Amino acid sequence: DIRGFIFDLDGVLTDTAEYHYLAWQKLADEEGLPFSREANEALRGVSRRESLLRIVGDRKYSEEQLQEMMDRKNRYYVESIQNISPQDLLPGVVTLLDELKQAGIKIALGSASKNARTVIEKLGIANRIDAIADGYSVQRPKPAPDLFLYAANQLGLEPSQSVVVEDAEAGIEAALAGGMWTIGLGPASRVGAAHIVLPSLAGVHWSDLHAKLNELGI
Ligand code: G16
Ligand code: MG
Repeated sequence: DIRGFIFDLDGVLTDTAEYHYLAWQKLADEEGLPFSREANEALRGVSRRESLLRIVGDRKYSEEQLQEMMDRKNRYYVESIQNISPQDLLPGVVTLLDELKQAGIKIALGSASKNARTVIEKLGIANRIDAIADGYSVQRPKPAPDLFLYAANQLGLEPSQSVVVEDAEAGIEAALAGGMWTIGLGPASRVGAAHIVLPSLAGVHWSDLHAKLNELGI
């Protein structure tokens, strides 16, 4: 039986990808590093350090310089998320969170971001979330299962009692590695490995998901 849902943040509950993109683009421009909106797509769900390492590519930087660049990108990002409000919740999120609560299902956040708490507070859903796994919770980033295992553990649940909702390939991979049920949001080219693939959470109800999970034998 499903007892908990673990939601990724960026691309699932809200679209912070655009703000991450603008912050990385500003940094890349300042450093004369090639970067684009397209390149940013590959950074969905990827940690801050790993994102920077991919952007700098072969260019040599000292650890101190890398640290300064991560701090600088984060300053730009934090500045840009100051005006996030409940209006920035993606379609279908509030309805689904309400229905899950009604059904007695626990909710956790499973985000790679160190700014996840700030974002869910600004989105006005902090009080609906029972446990937070964020960029501070574990060492190994997705596709390692650690973040989602931490989240399930915080909810007091087994992986097999948990559903992970993700928009990133590495996120689906992480959840499957952890032995969880998966809902992938987006194109099959990205999240096709998930048990259930949907374009987004718009119009999605717990009753539909429950039926689909039953069909899978859960
Ligand atoms: C998010 C974003 C990534 C970002 C990462 C770390 O992941 O998708 O682009 O690099 O968090 O964010 P921060 O720099 O704020 O620690 P998720 O897991 O919420 O999709
Ligand atoms: Mg994501």
